[in-house]
Amino acid sequence: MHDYLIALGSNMPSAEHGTPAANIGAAFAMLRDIGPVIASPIVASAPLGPSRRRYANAAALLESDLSPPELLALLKHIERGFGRRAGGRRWGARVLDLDIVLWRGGAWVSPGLTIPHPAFRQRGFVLGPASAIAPRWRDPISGLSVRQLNARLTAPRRLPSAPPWSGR
Ligand code: A4P
Ligand code: MG
Repeated sequence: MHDYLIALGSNMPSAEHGTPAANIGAAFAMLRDIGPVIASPIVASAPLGPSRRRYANAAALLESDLSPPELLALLKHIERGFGRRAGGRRWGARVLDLDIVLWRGGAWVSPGLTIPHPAFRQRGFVLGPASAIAPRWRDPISGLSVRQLNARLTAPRRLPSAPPWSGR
């Protein structure tokens, strides 16, 4: 049983580690200082939003007794260590972005922190890697598993009113 599912993203090189994928690999190592980690494969994804640079994305399962705000503070600290500037443009290019997607305790809402991450159900670059390591983890809001949410995103769209005898 893991405590947190974390999404990792990078679309800028860093002086210290190199490519975005190398930044993600280095971030996995930092997460391992917090607690035991299971890391997903690192994928390349097209940018959503204004940035033009492609992203490296991944997900991690983390075991930790830290509370959600305590973990968020640590994740922000790690982001800063990778040279991410506070106050950078929202959705702008970034060396490292760490988001808390799911927490074992279910939903959490406090100023500056919402779990589940409000946008994760629409994001293949989160759900793809996440379904490699946590396919059965259920979203407490929709009741759907990570695998089901990912299948819903990647499945071909059905026509809204397929008749029952159509076999679709
Ligand atoms: N915050 C609230 N809830 C959370 C949470 N569950 N986890 C607050 C982490 N942070 C949370 O986040 C802004 C504030 O959200 C934080 O200070 C925290 O208090 P941020 O990481 O500083 O800023 P951001 O990342 O620019 O904004 P946001 O809304 O987190 O953007 P996203 O959702 O992270 O999207 N395209 C591809 N292909 N791959 C990507 O990874 N990422 C983004 C950023 C856009 N397009 C992308 C990707
Ligand atoms: Mg973020």
